[in-house]
Amino acid sequence: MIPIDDTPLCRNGKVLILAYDHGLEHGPVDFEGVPESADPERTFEAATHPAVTSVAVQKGIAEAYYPSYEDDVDLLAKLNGTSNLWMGEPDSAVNCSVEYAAELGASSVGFTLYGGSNNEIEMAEEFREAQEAAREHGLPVVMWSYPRGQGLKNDTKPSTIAYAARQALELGADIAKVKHPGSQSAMEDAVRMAGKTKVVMSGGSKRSDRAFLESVKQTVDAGGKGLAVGRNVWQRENPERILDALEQVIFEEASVDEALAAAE
Ligand code: FBP
Repeated sequence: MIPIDDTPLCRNGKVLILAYDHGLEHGPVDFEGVPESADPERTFEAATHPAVTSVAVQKGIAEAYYPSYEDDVDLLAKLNGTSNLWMGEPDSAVNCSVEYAAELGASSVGFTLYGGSNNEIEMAEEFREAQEAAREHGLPVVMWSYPRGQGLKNDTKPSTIAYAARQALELGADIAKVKHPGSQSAMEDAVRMAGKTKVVMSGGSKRSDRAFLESVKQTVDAGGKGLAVGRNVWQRENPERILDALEQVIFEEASVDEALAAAE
């Protein structure tokens, strides 16, 4: 664990990562509703919003687009990722080294761990290598802690999410990005299990403004430090509007109603 409050990943101890690795993880289907969202520049533009602390992308997007935004946007380089074309047991190829992430200008790195997968052992070993290299470079590590696999599938039950948060602490992540476990009290358990590792909520598929903001509010009230979100921002016609509302909930401790009103 390294202190991350003074790194660009945090503002006043809170976090809002804009995730845009879906072109790899899910494929073009995620861009169908808003075709302009296939253009990475649109998300980089959204990431210039003051609420956004970092943008999380794969190496290729970072190489091609980050040079135009490095003065205005902080970069989190995702180190592993797999396409949805892969039909095997959950796994994630290491696509980028920490050294190269640092060369690209990243100030933090992200790594997916599928706890419960038959590939967990190898993934944990790869994480160990990445985490120790990140320490050498002084880069915070965000773990996409997503238990899934033969026996688990895409599980969001409270005990599993609490375990995911704990796994991130035990393995040395600075931030655990976990799915919302369904209630504020379940998120409180996850936060407690994560100890000094900060917990952020994973955005999930697109929902109404209110439903989405309520889950974020529950996370913050549970002691979570914020959000790492993709689709609920850039699948909207107006990403700035929801970022205005998120800024209120995450950084200003506003209610959902206040945040919705501020975003009008
Ligand atoms: P969303 O806010 O769109 O859920 O993005 C978060 C994220 O972790 C992305 O970084 C990643 O591409 C995607 O979700 C993976 O989702 P899943 O593996 O659950 O389909």
